[in-house]
Amino acid sequence: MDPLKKKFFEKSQTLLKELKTLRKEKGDVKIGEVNLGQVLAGMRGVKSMVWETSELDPIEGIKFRGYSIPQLRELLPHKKGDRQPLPEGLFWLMLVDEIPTQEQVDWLSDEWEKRAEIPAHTFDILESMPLTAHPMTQFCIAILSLQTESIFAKKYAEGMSKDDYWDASYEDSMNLIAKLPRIAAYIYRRNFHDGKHIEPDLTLDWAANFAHMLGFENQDFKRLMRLYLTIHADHEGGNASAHTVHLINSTLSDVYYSFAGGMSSLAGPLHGLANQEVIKFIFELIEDIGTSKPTKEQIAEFVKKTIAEGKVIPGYGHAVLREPDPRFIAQKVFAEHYITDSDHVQIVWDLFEVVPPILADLGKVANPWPNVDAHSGAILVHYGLKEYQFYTVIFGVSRALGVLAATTWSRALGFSLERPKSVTSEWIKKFVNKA
Ligand code: HAX
Repeated sequence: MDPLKKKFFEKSQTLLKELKTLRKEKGDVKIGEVNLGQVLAGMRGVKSMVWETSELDPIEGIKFRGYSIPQLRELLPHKKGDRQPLPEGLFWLMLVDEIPTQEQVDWLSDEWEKRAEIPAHTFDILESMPLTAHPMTQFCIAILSLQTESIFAKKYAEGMSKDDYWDASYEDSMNLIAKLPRIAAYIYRRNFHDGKHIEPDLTLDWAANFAHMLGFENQDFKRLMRLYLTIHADHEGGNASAHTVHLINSTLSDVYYSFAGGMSSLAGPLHGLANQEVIKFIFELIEDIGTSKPTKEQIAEFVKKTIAEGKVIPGYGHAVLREPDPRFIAQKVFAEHYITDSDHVQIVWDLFEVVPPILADLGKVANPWPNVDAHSGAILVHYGLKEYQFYTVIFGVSRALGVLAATTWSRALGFSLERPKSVTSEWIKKFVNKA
């Protein structure tokens, strides 16, 4: 058994026993209440699932196994000469709740390289897609095509015992994470660089190899990818992509089916697609105003016009957060350090000043602050990755780390088929009138 798997097995067995006892002895303890407003507003705040890998606080933002992003930048292993954390380290932490050593992280980089081979039919399927297909569509289809490789599905068909679900799920998750950068880079080069593909460099870490296969050798871009793939990895279990993965996987569909479903969810403009919408918004703002150095007054006018047209300001607002997103701040800190001359980045910072008071004045927006998607596009444009249709795919590669670590836990802890209760509006009207 590999060292990460062994650690996971030991830890998960202990928690499994604890949860079994808790369920038996305290199963009827109430942990919350649900009101009609929550039901009508997308189940906001309803505590309804267990997610081990991270937790979201409305004020402090995301904590991965209790650690904030600034703490992880200090504590997780780095590549020599880089201050950004390695995403391999975050995966290790999320999976076994321990900050890994440099040696453990190097082992994980090597392990993912060994598992990164893509079956030929996946490339064939991608090649059969029109170039007009959105990169997220291609990404979802490619992930689904990899389902032929599922160890879980194969072993289940052979009569696998429940006790082994976690093992097959771990193997599938490790394999899928290893393959995603290659798939994503293939889609990018196919769509935007005439299909001139770049072979992986097996000496590089997971994020730097992704940058290399995309065609970016700039060391700062590799640093950016390490940070980017770390901070987008997980946002507790209730967000749409994570919850979709959780729901699908609860039917014992393997992680290929589950993750493809999660990525279909990430592709929505209120969720991960917001990162492409933000940079589109900035390009439109520049075109409308006629300069890439607009004044704050001009930006405010454009923001108000957008709202008056019945549209949202992409990159602002959040279902849970009530302060600026620490993932936005982490990218701002990166840009302040590495980027000195970008009009797009300056516009992001000006929007940060201009947008919140305008949204707050509307009187209905619960959170007027920027979220993770408000910053990423301007940094990518700075390094030359301007094809914004691809941005959500990069987000998706990162999101695999959190949701697949969490899914491995779900199978180890034997979580049940997810099956909440729906009601009709007729039922609601009757119930409320009686109450
Ligand atoms: N611009 C304009 N209006 C906004 C707004 C924004 N950025 N954010 C919220 N509102 C509006 C809502 O549309 C809603 O209006 P109506 O009552 O007229 O329908 C009202 O304010 C109340 O909404 P809310 O309670 O503040 O927000 P929700 O929890 O319903 O929705 C969203 C959260 C993120 C979907 C929302 O803020 C939004 O649409 N933001 C812009 C899109 C975006 O940036 N999405 C990415 C979010 C982070 C993420 O998941 N990344 O992947």
